[in-house]
Amino acid sequence: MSTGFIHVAPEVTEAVTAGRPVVALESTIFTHGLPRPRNIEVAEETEAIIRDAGAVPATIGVVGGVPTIGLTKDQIVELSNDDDVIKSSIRELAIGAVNGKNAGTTIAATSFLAHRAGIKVFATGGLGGVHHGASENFDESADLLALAQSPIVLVSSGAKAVLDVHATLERFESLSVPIVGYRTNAYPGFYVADSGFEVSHRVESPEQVATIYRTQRQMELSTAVLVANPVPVEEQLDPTGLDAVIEKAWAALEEQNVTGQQVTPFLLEFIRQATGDASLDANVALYRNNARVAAQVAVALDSSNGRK
Ligand code: PSU
Ligand code: MN
Repeated sequence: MSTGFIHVAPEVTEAVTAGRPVVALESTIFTHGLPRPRNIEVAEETEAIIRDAGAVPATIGVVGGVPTIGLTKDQIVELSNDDDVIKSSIRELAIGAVNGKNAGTTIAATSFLAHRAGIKVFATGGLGGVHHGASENFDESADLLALAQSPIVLVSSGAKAVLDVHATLERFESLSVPIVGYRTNAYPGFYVADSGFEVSHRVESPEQVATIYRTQRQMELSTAVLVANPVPVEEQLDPTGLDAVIEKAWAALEEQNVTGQQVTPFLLEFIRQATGDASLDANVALYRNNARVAAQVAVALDSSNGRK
């Protein structure tokens, strides 16, 4: 289906129309969050995990200015290797109609597009949120407001470790976005299983997540359901020294005067280099795990064949 300004792959349209399980995936994670050539491998492997679990993957990005839901393999490779690829949050989406550029879509833009295409479940790595010093620099990810306005299930491993996690959780509370720990009481810390903060509610199964989502929809609430799924402990980044690395990343950011959309990719890349790729391994591990759980939730929401 193509409306002229948005393109949905036929496989995705068919699955959504039939009520079969579909999982949306973002593209900023592979255009800006992961280094080449690992980015392509991860993007493809994540789709395979979702298919193996019985759902249709719909990777979302902007191709030649057109928001596209269900990128082909070739389009994933094109975006992954494009030196001019931009990062598109919601406010950049329509600008594509003029600049015709390829873009990775953030969680904010992907949530918006996924919901618009009728997709109910979305898997990512770590959420954007409130940056340190936000009371002065106003750096708060557009992901927050978008998640208050996009009724989808988002499976993530918590807010990215570089963020002010306390402030991020407070903002989600103000925005009325529910967060449930997936088989945990601890709010995950992205690279590590425990951020040191607690979640107020936990769920034990994909079916419970599906029930909360359906209930929110019946109530006509517009907010997302955030499923906080920790990286498996055996695959987490060794927490020793992580705080010191994050502080160094922040110092480098200030020294090099990096601002705006570049902040998050800069911090993630700095930490990857400082940990000798260990943070990358943890990022990939948690993303795989999130894809698996998201597919299980999508299967629990399967409404084809008269199922509810
Ligand atoms: N999760 C990851 N790696 C990433 C991102 C998430 O594991 O690169 C991306 C997401 O697309 C998220 C974005 O929306 O980082 C946040 O960017 P910002 O802080 O500029 O809003
Ligand atoms: Mn920002």
